[in-house]
Amino acid sequence: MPYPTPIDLRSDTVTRPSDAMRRAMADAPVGDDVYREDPTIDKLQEMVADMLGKEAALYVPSGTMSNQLCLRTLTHMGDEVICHEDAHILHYEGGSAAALSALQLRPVAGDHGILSPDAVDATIRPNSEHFAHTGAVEMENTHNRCGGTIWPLEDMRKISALAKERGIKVHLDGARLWNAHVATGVPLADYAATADSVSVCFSKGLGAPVGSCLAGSFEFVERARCNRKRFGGAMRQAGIIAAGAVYAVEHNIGRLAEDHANAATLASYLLQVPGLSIHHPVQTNIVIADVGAIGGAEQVMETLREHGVLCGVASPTRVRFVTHLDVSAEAVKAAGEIIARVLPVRALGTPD
Ligand code: TLP
Repeated sequence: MPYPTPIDLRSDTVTRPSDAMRRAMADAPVGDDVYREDPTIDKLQEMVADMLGKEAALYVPSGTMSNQLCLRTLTHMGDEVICHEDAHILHYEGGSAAALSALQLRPVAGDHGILSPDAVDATIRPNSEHFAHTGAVEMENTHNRCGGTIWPLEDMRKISALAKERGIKVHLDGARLWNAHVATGVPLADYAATADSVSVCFSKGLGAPVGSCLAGSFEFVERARCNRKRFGGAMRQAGIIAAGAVYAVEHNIGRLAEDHANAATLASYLLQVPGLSIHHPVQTNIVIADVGAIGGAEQVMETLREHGVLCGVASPTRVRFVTHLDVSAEAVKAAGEIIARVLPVRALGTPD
């Protein structure tokens, strides 16, 4: 096989550090970051703050911790946080907004993961002792559960202006903001300017093994730093892993365009399968296919696994494919050919 098998399209989190990235990690100068003495972490934080046009950034172990630290630092106990009904913070972070920060998430519907300013406006609670106080609104760009869709900058600006007017904070889950930036050419700082706090990940499409950064004003990041200690996320000689992130930011942003092209190729194969549909426009590196009519998600995933293609289950009727730097165009084409050949599968219990 000219490419590794199985062809792993479960997530862009499955990548392994390249030899060059590992060398950069092995050679990284390190120090105790709780004493603020790790030069590699300092370098990463400065790079990210600069790219995002924020005063400061903070390296943290995961995207989940980064989002949760931002929410915790922006809000107060008992606040409500408005988010899209398919937001990562709502579905995939273990209920941590409630468990760790006593926050109530308020899901709102919106096309392809994007909230309309009118819907947000109507969801902000009036000031009254009866209601939770609306502390913040959250945007996710690109939007994971809605197939890697991109929030248009104009929509983000409108939400940002509305939030300012209504006195609430804005958090941007930019785990894949790099993908939005590469797909649209919009500078990262323009996206980031619409939010008080931004979280970006190095362990998704950029291919680093560990970590995320949150970013915001000096004052915000200092408070987030105290909360990071409380959450157990302050690390010592973590420059060794931050070096992977520095390498990823320096080398792997531009190439995300290849992942986007590969996702479009994959979608074209998926659409050859009778009965399969794709709900959201394929704009970046995620494709979510509705397989409810052709056997259901578990059965489709299992059938593809047997034929050497790995995908994820997004719901009982949807599977998710994510392209990334460890699957070449050739491997994606091979996966597409397998998909077009072995799907649809028969629904469970269908007689011969
Ligand atoms: N997403 C993972 C799973 O949790 C679903 C994936 O495979 O896509 N924000 C967004 C938008 C994310 O997609 C993720 C990871 C996170 C935050 C959390 O990052 P980690 O996994 O580093 O905690």
